Amino acid sequence: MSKQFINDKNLQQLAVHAAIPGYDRSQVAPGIVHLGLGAFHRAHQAAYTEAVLASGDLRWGIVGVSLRQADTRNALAPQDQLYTLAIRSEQEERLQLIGALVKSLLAPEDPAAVLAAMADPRCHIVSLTVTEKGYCHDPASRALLLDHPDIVHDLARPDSPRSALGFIVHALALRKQADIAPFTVLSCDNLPSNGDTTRGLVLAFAEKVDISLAVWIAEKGAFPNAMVDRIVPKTTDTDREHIASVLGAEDAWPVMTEAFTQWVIEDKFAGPRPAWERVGVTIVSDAQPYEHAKLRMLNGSHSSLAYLGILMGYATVDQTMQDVYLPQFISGMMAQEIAPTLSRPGLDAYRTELLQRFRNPALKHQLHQIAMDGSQKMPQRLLGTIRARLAAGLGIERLCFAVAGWLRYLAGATDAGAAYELSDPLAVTLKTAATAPSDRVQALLNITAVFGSDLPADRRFVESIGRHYRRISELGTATALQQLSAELAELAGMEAEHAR
Ligand code: CS2
Repeated sequence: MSKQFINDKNLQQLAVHAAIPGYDRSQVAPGIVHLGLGAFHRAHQAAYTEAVLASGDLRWGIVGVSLRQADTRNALAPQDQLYTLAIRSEQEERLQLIGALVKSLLAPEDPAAVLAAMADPRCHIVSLTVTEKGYCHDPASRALLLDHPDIVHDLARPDSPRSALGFIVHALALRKQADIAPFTVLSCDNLPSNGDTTRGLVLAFAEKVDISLAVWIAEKGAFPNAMVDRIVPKTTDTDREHIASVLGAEDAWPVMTEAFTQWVIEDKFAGPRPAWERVGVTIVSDAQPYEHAKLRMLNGSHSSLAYLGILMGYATVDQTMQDVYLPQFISGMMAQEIAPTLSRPGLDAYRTELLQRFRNPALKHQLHQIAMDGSQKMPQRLLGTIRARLAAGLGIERLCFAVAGWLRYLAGATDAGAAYELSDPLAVTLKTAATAPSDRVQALLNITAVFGSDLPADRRFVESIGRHYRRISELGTATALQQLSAELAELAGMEAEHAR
């Protein structure tokens, strides 16, 4: 018997098992083009936009674009672009079929179709989740890499770009030619000041194409900063089988997530936008306090748990939260070292909530998923916090322990000697430095794309990293962590004594 996939025709039957779109999908217009059709987008922005469509505003269908791989497009096309969102906690699982995607395109197969969708006057927003490395920039300085192969290609081939930046600039050029207002570019990646950063990169690219285009974009375009938050682990075949057994129909690519979701966007749009604020999005004049708090508290902790946890032999985030020392270490890092660098209100409650989210046993969030692309993540997740503390003359022990954990992780094996591959655009450089015959720490800290030139010149930073790196290498992560906890407890005791 051939498998039956979810589709528009069997939607009504599925309604007993899952919430289904309650609007006429055939009437939905393509108001948003989204670059980077991964699981995160489908669990986050698409879910909010689904609620807008359900409220009756049908202008905001999403044209999803995969920039490289055919797998998502191939999975979704035979099922009328429908997919299941599974919201999981320890106690329950809720299923919702999302209908917001009106089309999915594979950029390398038909770049002209992508450009046409972006140049369509009905499209008012181009959003992106292309991950940190998709911005083709230097992570430490955020400058456009003009020698990046995709950028070189895209500057030469306006009709068939490969990169998100190439598509955005060349599509904006088409709109300018046709006298259509620019779309708003809405970055949904975990970059610092993601809107401002994207704007800088788009303008740098546009200047190389045509200066009058760059001026037009600078004057008329909009690049709101946004903070996005929802934990979305990679879908596994077990998840697929489970969803099929519940629905009684196959879904080639369901998306798994947690109940928590947050999106804070700056009110800075070039044209119309969905009334996302009616469906739970926070629209603000300045997203930076939220974005800093999220990148430093959540993502900084995530990366720390990933590297230290992998070295210790753990596989998932919730497992690290069962360790004897890690939860206390992470909680202390957030409370003592990260929170004091932030201005968002309610940081104590935020920390408690984060620890709770990390404990969710239903997510099985793989540490290796979080560990990838560390070179692109470290600056905004941990190093910015370290810089802020150094500037204020404050301690950096836990933060440096986590960074030292990353450096140790880069050697490619756990404390027990189990080897793994590195997945990072700078993998070769990182691995070479991390396995150098001598002076590994120095070789690693000299990678300016990650550390800039200020941190390697800071004695306090270099000393702390070196000390923790040595201990982790010589004693193993667990013992090094245990020693650090004891030292910090003693220090806190002395400070309390002193204060009395
Ligand atoms: C994670 C994030 O993979 C990673 O690097 O830290 O994807 C994280 O789950 C999200 O930012 C949560 O909002």
